[in-house]
Amino acid sequence: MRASSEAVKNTESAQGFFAEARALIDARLDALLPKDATEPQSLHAAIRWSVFAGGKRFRPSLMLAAGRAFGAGDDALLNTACALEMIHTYSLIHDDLPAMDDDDLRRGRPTCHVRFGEAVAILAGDVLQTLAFQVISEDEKLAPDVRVRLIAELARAAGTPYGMVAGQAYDLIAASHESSPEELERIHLHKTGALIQAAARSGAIIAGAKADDTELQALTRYAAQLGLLFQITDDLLDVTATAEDLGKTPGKDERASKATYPALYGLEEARGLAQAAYSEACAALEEISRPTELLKSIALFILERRA
Ligand code: GRG
Repeated sequence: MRASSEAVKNTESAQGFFAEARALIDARLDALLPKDATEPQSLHAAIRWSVFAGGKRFRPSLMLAAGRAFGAGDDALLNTACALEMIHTYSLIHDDLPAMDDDDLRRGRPTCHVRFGEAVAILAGDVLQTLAFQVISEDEKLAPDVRVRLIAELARAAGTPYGMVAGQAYDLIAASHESSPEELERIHLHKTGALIQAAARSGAIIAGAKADDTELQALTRYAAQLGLLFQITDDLLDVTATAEDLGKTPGKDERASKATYPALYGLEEARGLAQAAYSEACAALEEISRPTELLKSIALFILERRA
């Protein structure tokens, strides 16, 4: 009984934090992105259509939480947080294209290419990617060496061979055969995990953590487990949730015969793997002598999420 009321309290604190973080991030994104009325208008309308469609802002919020835990102020964190969301939104726009997943619903509205056409959607993704790096490189709240570290961190996480684009390529390759558990893990470590790790690490880097800092390494282990947890719950929700809950088409993984945790392990074992990733994430936080309660609440929130 006590454990469960504690769990409810933790989930509520994460919910409150996500609402607060969302308002800060959205206001800063609005300031950083070109206005709809700026020429070329269709490009800027497409960018804003996708960015302000109501995503969860998970990666920038995680970055704020990690940065605060390591002692950074929001002023120093917010532009890089927005850069993470720009990279993430670009990946969703390109992932939805006919040449990739060919999806027509994202964040509860028609996908960028359905609304604005394929060519504009490709350009909108391109701009979000380049703008992310511009925003960090021009952030006068950060020392030049910190900006360079952040740019390297984000580029590694977004690109190849360590990052998201490599993960997308592994995913395309996997479509032609049945995947092994190792292959599934490799896809998600790159496709989802790398950017989530970069989000947490960037917060600590802005707070002054050096590359060999053992607490930064523990935070990286926490984020690696959180990324895995996020992907397993995403796969589970694709089986169990509705389009209204998700704001995207559910059941697509199964129809596309995609390798997923429920497909490979079954629902119950996949839930067990999610629980194990949550426990590992919490264990990593134990190695950090800083206020990490919010980071723990975030992990619980992801374990129990319904959308
Ligand atoms: C096309 C370069 C390129 C990369 C695509 C991120 C990605 C790689 C594809 C998106 C498809 C997908 C299911 C990826 C797994 C990661 C994931 C669960 C993305 C959705 O992130 P959420 O749930 O989305 O945080 P919101 O809309 O809330 O921001």
